[in-house]
Amino acid sequence: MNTHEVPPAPGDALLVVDVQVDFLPGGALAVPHGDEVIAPLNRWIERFVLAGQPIYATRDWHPQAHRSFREQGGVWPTHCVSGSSGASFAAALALPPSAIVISKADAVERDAYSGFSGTDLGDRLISSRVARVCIGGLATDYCVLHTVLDARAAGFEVVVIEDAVRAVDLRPGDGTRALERMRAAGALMLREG
Ligand code: VGL
Ligand code: ZN
Repeated sequence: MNTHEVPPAPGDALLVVDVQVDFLPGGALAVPHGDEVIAPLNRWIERFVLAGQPIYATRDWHPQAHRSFREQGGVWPTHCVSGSSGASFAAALALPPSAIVISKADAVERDAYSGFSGTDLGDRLISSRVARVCIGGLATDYCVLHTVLDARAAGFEVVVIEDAVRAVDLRPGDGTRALERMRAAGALMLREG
């Protein structure tokens, strides 16, 4: 078991959640200070590359008429339409060519905040013998939260890279409450040393 080892250890994977142009300042669904996750995530990416441990990157990949969009009665402005520039990864995010990209929420009729929802992420982690997932990205109170909860439900150890997440905070405190839910589900919080 690697529960107490500092990542990246054997059995660890890095999971970068939705660090996409539309979630950065100036984007269609800008997460306040969303760009601040990039520098810490790049340091984690470098460590995982050096350690030869796998890196996964999820992306919100919606059809043009996705049900989560206001035009369709949903709560969000149109964002992360598959193939659009807003859906691309942040230019400054240093994903290596070996990073495994997981597209999610790509069906019109259902929203999916979790990287595990409707994807093969869980199967891929298991077949790569991943036991612990280190997670950072956007947004704390939506896709990071649900990805962390699903990872725990699937039996993975989870480390949340606390300085590499930022919240939408539609209601003040959503991000803080989301972190509490992750902790209650058994996720460990790690701050950059
Ligand atoms: C997200 C809102 C809508 C996220 C995705 O990546 O956290 N939030 N779609
Ligand atoms: Zn979305």
